[in-house]
Amino acid sequence: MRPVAIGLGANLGQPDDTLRRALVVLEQLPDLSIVAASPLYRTAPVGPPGQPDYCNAAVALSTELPADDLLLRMQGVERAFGRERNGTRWGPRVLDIDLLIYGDHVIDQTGLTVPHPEMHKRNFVMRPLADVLPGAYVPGQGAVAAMADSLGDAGLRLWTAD
Ligand code: A4P
Ligand code: MG
Repeated sequence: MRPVAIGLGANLGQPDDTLRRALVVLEQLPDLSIVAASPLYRTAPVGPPGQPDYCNAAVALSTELPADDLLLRMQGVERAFGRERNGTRWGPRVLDIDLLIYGDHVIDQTGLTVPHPEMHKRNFVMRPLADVLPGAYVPGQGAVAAMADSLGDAGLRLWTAD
């Protein structure tokens, strides 16, 4: 099976609740199924200062949808959760879904870059990805598990109700 994975992030509203509900919505979508979902992590924000902590997770999918159709589906889920794009790069968001890897495909087209260009620098992406696809590779970058280990876990902890 081709390893396909998405990353989810949220830091407005009730981010853990949003991610749990997003998983339910994903489970119900036609043409794809969830293979594995990582735990939810509480992560320190990367980007403009002063924003709340993020809740991050990764999900491995099985799908025959082409990558660009899959991204459109994920953007539909973001919209269903009230995502608005206000133009602030890396600013706070109610739900962000990124297509991380799509098998061994390397895609560089308008509106879609795969592997996701920032993922290899971000432990809040690579740690949950290693939870769901420990044996996978990020094309052009390396083995998921080794990349996650070398980034370490600074600023990252399991999400617990406080
Ligand atoms: N796009 C291109 N490739 C992809 C892809 N592989 N997956 C395009 C998803 N989208 C992709 O995305 C901007 C454009 O990227 C879209 O039009 C899409 O066609 P966006 O979701 O509108 O904007 P964005 O998410 O603000 O931009 P960007 O640069 O994708 O941000 P990131 O990289 O998603 O980072 N800190 C913590 N702790 N946790 C986080 O989850 N997330 C961000 C956002 C910043 N800091 C964070 C976190
Ligand atoms: Mg994004």
